[in-house]
Amino acid sequence: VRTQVVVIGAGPAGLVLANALQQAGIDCVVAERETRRHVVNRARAGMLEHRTVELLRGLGLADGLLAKGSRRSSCEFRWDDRRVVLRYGELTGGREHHVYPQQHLVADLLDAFTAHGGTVLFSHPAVALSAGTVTLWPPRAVAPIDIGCDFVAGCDGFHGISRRTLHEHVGLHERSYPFGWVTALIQPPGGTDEVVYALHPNGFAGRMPRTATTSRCYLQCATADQVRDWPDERVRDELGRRLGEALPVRAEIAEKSVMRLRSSMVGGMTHANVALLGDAAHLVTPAGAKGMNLAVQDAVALADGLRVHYREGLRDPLPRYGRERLDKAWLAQEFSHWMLDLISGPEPGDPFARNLRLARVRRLLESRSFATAFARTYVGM
Ligand code: RFL
Repeated sequence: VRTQVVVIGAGPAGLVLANALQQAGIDCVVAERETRRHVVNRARAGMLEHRTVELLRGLGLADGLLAKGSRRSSCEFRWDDRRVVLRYGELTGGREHHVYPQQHLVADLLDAFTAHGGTVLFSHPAVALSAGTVTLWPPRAVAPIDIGCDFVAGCDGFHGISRRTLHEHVGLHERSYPFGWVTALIQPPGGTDEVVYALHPNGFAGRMPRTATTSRCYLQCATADQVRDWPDERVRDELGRRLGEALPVRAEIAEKSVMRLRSSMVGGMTHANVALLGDAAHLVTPAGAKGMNLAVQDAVALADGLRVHYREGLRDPLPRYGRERLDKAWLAQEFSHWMLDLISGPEPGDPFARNLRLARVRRLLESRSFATAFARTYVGM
C-alpha cells in the first residue's frame, strides 16, 4: 500500500491536516490507535482563538463551531473579596475566543473528511515509523502492515510513537511543575458562565465554559495527590471556597483527574521526511489555552508547505515548516508558562509569593498597555 502522506493520529492536528491535504488533492491516510467512538467522546480543550477559527473557516471547517459554539471576550480574576473582569475583546479590536468542545470539533473534522471519501483507519496503532514507511497493527491481525509514503505526519500526541521515535534525533526540552491541577467537568444546574481565574490562599481555582451546561474546572493540588484524595464533596467544597461561590450539591461532576503539569518541547519539529505536529511536538500546560490552537495552526502550516511542494515543486518543504512553527510554539509556551506562574504557584500559604502574584494580577488589570499586550497574546494575535 502506498500514499503521499500518512497522518498518524486523529486528533485536532491530524484531522485538520487530513482535511487540508484532501482539499489540495494530496492523497493521505489517517491511522488512529483508538476507535471512532473513543475519539469523538474525549473531552479536553474548548477555547479556540480568533486566528484558529479564521484558519478553520478558510478551510470550510468552522460551520459547526460557528453554529453551535459560543464566544467569550472577557475573563474574571478573583482574589480575597475582589472580582475584576478583564474585557480583552475591547483591547483587540473585537477579537475573541470561540468556545466549542474539542470532541465536537473532532467529530466535525471526521465527518468532513470521510464525507469527501477520506480514509481513517481506526484501531490501527502505528507501531514503527521511518521517513518512508509507517507500520500499523490492524485489529485482530497476526502481523503488521506497512504503508509507504512520501511524508509522515506525526500527529499522535504527547504519548505517541512519533515523538518517541524522533526525539533521539531532534532532542527534547522538558519542565515539570512542583504542583498539580485536579480537573473535572462540572454540570452545575442553571448553566455556566464566564472564564474565572481565582487566586486563593489555598491555591488556584479556575472555571472555563465548555457548553451551555458544562464547565471544565481546575483546582491546584499537591503533586503527590491522586484522584482518590479528591472525592466529589471535596472538589465541590474547595471550588466553592476558592471561587467564592458555593456549587450546588446537585452539580454533577464527571471526568475527574489529576493533571501532572508539565511542558515539553522538541528541539526540532522535523527529521528527514517526518514532521511532528501538535502535542507530539510541544506540550503546553492548560494555562492560556494554547494546546489545541497550536495543533490546528501546525496542521494548516504543514498543509500549505506540502501543497506548494506538490503543486509548484518546492523541494524539502519540511525544514521551513519546522523552523516557523517551532518559533511560534515557543512564543505560546512562554505565554502559557507566564500565565501559569500568574495564577498558580508551588507555595500556597506563602504570603510573599501570593502578594507578588496579586501585584502582577493588579498590574494586568490596571495598566492598559500591559492588559493590551496580554489580550493580544491571549486571543492569539
Ligand atoms: P491529541 O488530541 O492528543 O491527538 C493524538 C491522537 O493520536 C492518537 N494516537 C495514535 N494513533 C495511532 N498510532 C499511535 N501509536 C498513536 N498514539 C496516539 C491518539 O489516540 C489521539 O487520537 O493531539 P493533537 O491533535 O496534537 O491535539 C492537541 C490537543 O488535544 C491538546 O493540545 C489540547 O487538548 C490541550 N488542552 C487544551 N488546549 C487548548 O487549546 N485549550 C484548552 O482549554 C485546553 N484544555 C487541554 C485542556 C488538554 C487537557 N488534557 C487532558 C490533556 C484540558 C485538558 C484536561
